[in-house]
Amino acid sequence: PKEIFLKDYKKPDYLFDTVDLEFQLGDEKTMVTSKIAVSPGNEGTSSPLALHGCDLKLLSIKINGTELKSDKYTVDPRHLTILTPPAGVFNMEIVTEIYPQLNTSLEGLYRSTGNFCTQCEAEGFRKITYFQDRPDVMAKYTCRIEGDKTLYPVLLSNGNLIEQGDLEGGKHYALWEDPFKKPCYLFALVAGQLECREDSFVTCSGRKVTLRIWTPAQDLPKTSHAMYSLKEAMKWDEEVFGLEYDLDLFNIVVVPDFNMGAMENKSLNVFQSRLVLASPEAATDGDYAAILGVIGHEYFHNWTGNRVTCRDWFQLTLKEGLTVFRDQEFSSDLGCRTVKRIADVSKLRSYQFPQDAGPMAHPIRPLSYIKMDNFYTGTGLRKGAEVVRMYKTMFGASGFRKGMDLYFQRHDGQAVTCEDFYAAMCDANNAHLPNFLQWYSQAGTPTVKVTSSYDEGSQAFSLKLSQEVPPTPGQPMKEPMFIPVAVGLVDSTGKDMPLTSIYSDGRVQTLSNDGHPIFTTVLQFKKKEEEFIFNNVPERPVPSLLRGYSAPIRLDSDLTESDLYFLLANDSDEFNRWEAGQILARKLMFSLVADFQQQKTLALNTKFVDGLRAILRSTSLDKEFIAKAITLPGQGEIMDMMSIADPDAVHAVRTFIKKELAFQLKDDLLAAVTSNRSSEAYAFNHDSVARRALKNTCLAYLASLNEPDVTELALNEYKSATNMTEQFAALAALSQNPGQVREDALLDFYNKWQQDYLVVSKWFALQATSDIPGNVANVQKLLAHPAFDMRNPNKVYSLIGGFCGSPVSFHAKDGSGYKFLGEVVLQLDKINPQWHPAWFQRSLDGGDMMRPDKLLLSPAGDDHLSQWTL
Ligand code: B3K
Ligand code: ZN
Repeated sequence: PKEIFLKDYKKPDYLFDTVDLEFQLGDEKTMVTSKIAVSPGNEGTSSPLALHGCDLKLLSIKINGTELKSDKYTVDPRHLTILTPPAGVFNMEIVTEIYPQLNTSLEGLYRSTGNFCTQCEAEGFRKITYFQDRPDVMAKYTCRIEGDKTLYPVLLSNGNLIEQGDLEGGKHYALWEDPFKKPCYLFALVAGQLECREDSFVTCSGRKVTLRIWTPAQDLPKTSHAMYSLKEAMKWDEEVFGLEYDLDLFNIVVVPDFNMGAMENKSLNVFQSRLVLASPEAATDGDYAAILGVIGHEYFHNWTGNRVTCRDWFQLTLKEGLTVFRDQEFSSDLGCRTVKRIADVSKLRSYQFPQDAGPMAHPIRPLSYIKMDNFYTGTGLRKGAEVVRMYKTMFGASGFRKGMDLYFQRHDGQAVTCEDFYAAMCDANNAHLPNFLQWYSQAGTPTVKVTSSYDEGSQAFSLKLSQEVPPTPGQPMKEPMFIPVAVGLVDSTGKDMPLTSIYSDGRVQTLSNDGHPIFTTVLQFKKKEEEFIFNNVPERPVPSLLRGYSAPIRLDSDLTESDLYFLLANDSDEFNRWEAGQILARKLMFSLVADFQQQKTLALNTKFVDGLRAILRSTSLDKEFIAKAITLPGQGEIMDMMSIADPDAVHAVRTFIKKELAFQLKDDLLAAVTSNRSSEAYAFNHDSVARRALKNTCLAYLASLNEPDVTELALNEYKSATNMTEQFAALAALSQNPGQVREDALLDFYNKWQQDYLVVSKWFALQATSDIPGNVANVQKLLAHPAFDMRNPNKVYSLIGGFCGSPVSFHAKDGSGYKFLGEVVLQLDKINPQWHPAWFQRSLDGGDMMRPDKLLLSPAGDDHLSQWTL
């Protein structure tokens, strides 16, 4: 396979101005006619025109209406090359035949439960017709779809429906026109038996937009939360970014077989079922939150990705990092900001940090790729979102908005680069951020060391910062990066000190906000080492560092344990309160891991138990915050921080602490379960979600005791639950402990829900991630379960992805977990190679130290495998 390099980027020699597509959908074969108006991209170009193509049968090709002779072009399995295209503007017509019913890659045009559906990002359009399949070729499209009226009553594509009608032989057609220029990866077509929920949204300029969510008829009642989410997203983008929707119609289609979560095709988003369909009985709070976030995400792409797109696929983070950031902000504004931030940072740490520290480390903008699909990673997306967040941290909400406005003003309708975004942000704020662009080109998570000192005589408090970016594959030496470090100083009563002036880089800077005192400042740390001295500090403060997690780094500070307990109890920055607890928990876990390895008896220090008890008893803290604050760092996060990961030791220690906490806090945990029951009807709002989160977290702690009274309690919760959030949490609590109760509960749950494949997927995932002994064999057995289907990504993701994220069995010392995965990979690669990244990532994302380079996979010739196994 060919490796493609960022440094080799060249503008296309030919531009496509308009693209008129015609699909004749058939059961056996589909015919695609593509008429393209071509113009020279570079003055006087006469080079051959190379078009991408994959799995296509070429039927004919015409230039300016004349059939092209076979000596005027060449065809190979990946290209069609027109050897001497005419000079100037010309028309090209290509007819191809494709076989969607045989397409199990779920890329290009394929069938899902009888319906037709497309997925073109990143390079799937080439499976539909010969084309310059690259995002900097932007054209206006029309799409005419023709098919059997009974089999495919609904015919959808991008833009506006401008014509439809009946044809002979029981057929009908629809003609769609998209008035906006777009790259081919945003093209979409859907045809089949679908019904829609319809609603509308009136935009800020008073335009009425029709909103439709399409599903099989029986699922329509489950689309109300998705519709709510869409309308909230449309409103939010207007309010926060002044971005209005630009067409009169917005369609969402739900398909059960889909490689990713969803896809932002212009005005025709396609979603996998899990991220649209929800009812209180069958979906959890987590599902509701995911739907809100992903509906928002795809909608926000309309501006960040579609109106302004990427010049080439190396710039993926330009649209994905920015859009992930936007969906995080959207969910924060609709829920609880601190809790959302904690969730996002936890994911970054357990999904992205291990990747950045392992053989798959790559910059958010990779330097080369073989198969682009492998780069939809936690790094490009989640670290990319953190990089965008840093602009906001530096420039504030209004400065960030100015930067966004300038970005759209300059680049609407264009395919651009990460530098263009950086330039818009800096120019709009008259700023220059030295070393900031390093975030785009250097891989690896920087470590920042902080040492503090206080001088009573001069009332000066000093923070000395140093940074280290670790070597990563292909990048042995690193340059310093621009790191915004948000800092507050906490006095001995627990209050923030007003910050008056700071000395750094040879100059004094007065700190105030229009004459008002400020309590948090952002240090611009941009060299290898720098000292920042706060003046007029009346007593030794406890510094609250990296507030709100202002940069995606590892922080190594000289805060003492008692400083951390103090911050846990007092910090006004709630994120850092949680963080202080996590640092304490990590320290504790590391010391217990050492004890475990030396076969010492494990014991829990009382200060830690007391700290958590105080949080659990708090009546002023947000309940979901409490749930997060009493949850220990994940096993993956701890392993990621060890020089040699010891999964068994980490698991034993985490289990020990959990049980010990449950034992010592039993009364408080029981009280929290009891007092957070509710008989009200299910509602997805922050207060109810928070209440359930706390109750479920406490129940999980209690069940770990495996005592008859708590098992009884969990069984009752399971039986009396009226929503999936509580029912599933109780099932998960019960299934922690091997035995008959577990078996019965799992069977009961399956019998109840076997008709609902999304719930069955949860049931697979719960068993796959279990840490009960001998789970490899259990998962192997589940592969043969009648409800499992290797061709459905959701099920593969739940069972195999879940297993790879499991704390114990995947890493079984006898290698059976790795062997199992290796075997499944080889099977899956033949059906649908794109699944690899999805769940390879999940296992990495899940925080495990899986080393794909160490897995004994045969070096298959396939692009997908070889990207990571070479
Ligand atoms: N842009 C798509 C992801 C496409 C992945 C292609 N392998 C969805 C999203 O960003 O939400
Ligand atoms: Zn996206």
